[in-house]
Amino acid sequence: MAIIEEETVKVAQDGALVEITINRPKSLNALNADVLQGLLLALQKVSKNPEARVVILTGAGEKAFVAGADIHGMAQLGPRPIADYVELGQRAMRAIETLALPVIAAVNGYALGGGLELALACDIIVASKAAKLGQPEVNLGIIPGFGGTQRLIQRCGVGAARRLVYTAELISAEEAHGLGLVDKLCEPADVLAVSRNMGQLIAAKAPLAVQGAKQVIRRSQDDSLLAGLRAEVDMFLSLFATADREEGMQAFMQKREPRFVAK
Ligand code: DAK
Repeated sequence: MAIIEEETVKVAQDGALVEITINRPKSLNALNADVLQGLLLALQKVSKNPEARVVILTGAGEKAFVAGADIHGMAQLGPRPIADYVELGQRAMRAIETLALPVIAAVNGYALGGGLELALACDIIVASKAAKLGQPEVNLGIIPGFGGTQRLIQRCGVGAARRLVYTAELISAEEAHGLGLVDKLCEPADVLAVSRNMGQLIAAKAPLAVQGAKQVIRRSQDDSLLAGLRAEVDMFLSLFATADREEGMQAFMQKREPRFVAK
């Protein structure tokens, strides 16, 4: 595969397949503003690439797809910058969802918080049997903010969404597969190969038909999704101002249990 960029977001192309890799393995590929901007830029370029048919999105290293929004970065932000960060993240997720080409998430390890939300914005989720998935935001005094509350419901129903969001439990890829959250399970070493094979299968079909299908399938979900996304951001921003959010993020960074006071 020819590598086009080498930064926090890498892009490589092999014929019809474009592979985008989030590349911050030391931070388990956590989503900071650089990554979100890099992702937006990569998607913009893909949308103008006449040869591209399918995008595969993955994380660098063996441990994580994406372990969430960057907690260290978020903890530093005041109300104005957090609103900008939220807006940037929502735009990046929506850019995946509205990209004309199908996007396959190749989940090679932890897909947590904003990382699971990133996978949920993709069309198809392929996951390693060793991956763990979850929405652990309530550990930090916040809720999912990149569409998780809405897209989880669409993928696996309101009951599973409530359980995952309220308990912050990390579940195995096998369990996620049973819930319909993961579309295809594979051995850890095969995640990219399985995703590429699926990508080739799709790329061999009539491009306009595949892209038309993506557009109309999305239409079936958009009305309730867009209203839900607005409600999610409003709730996120009000929770971001609480003492419990401050405590949750400090506790994570100090590697200790949080002490919440409901304030
Ligand atoms: N952010 C920043 N750094 C992270 C990180 C994260 N999410 N996850 C891991 N890291 C860093 C760790 O701090 C550690 O860095 P050093 O200490 O080595 O400098 C390094 O990655 C390796 O992590 P660990 O040492 O913790 O590795 P372990 O194997 O022990 O544990 C773990 C792996 C994935 C279980 C653990 O790292 C973990 O629990 N990570 C946090 C997972 C998490 O809580 N994710 C959710 C983040 S909150 C919004 C938009 C989005 C969001 C909210 C609102 N708006 C639009 C409204 C999303 C929020 C989130 O995603």
